[in-house]
Amino acid sequence: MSQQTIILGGGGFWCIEATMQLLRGVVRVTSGYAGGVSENPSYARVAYGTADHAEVVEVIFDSEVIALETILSAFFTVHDPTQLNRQGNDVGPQYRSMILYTTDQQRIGIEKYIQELEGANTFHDPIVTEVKPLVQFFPAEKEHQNYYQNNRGQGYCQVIIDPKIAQLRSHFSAYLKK
Ligand code: MHO
Repeated sequence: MSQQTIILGGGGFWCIEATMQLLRGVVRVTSGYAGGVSENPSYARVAYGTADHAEVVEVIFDSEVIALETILSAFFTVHDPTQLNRQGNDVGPQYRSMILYTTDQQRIGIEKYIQELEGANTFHDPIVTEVKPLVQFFPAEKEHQNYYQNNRGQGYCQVIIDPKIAQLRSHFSAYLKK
């Protein structure tokens, strides 16, 4: 196994966690906070804007099973990277589109992938995804882990997350866990 770690932020972390978990080769997904400088972030401080981190997920994956580019393709499918400091009705920098890399090889791959998206005019508006090295990842509180799996009946999961999962199942059927 060739294990790698990358941090993805694309709106509320419940959404990105629920989708990335479906990909074959993804070993573990943990919801949390990163991208800022404040110490000891909490959901209350991040969600209500008093901490400068974003809601993110830590994705640990086996690059011999799933390529970084496939993870990036899925990530850019399930969120809109042209929305600055928001994702739909989730408004604020805590919902910003962001990728935090852990190796320079990842940085090169991410920058190349985003250039290809821009070159292909994939999105109507410019991509505003923040790309920078990971400094520190803070796991979120237990109640935010596996949130979608534990709260499928909740309105947000049905209205916001279900469509994202449907998108992933439709476009990435060959890359999903059984
Ligand atoms: N802002 C959403 C939650 C986003 S989730 C943490 C809400 O208040 O329901 O992914």
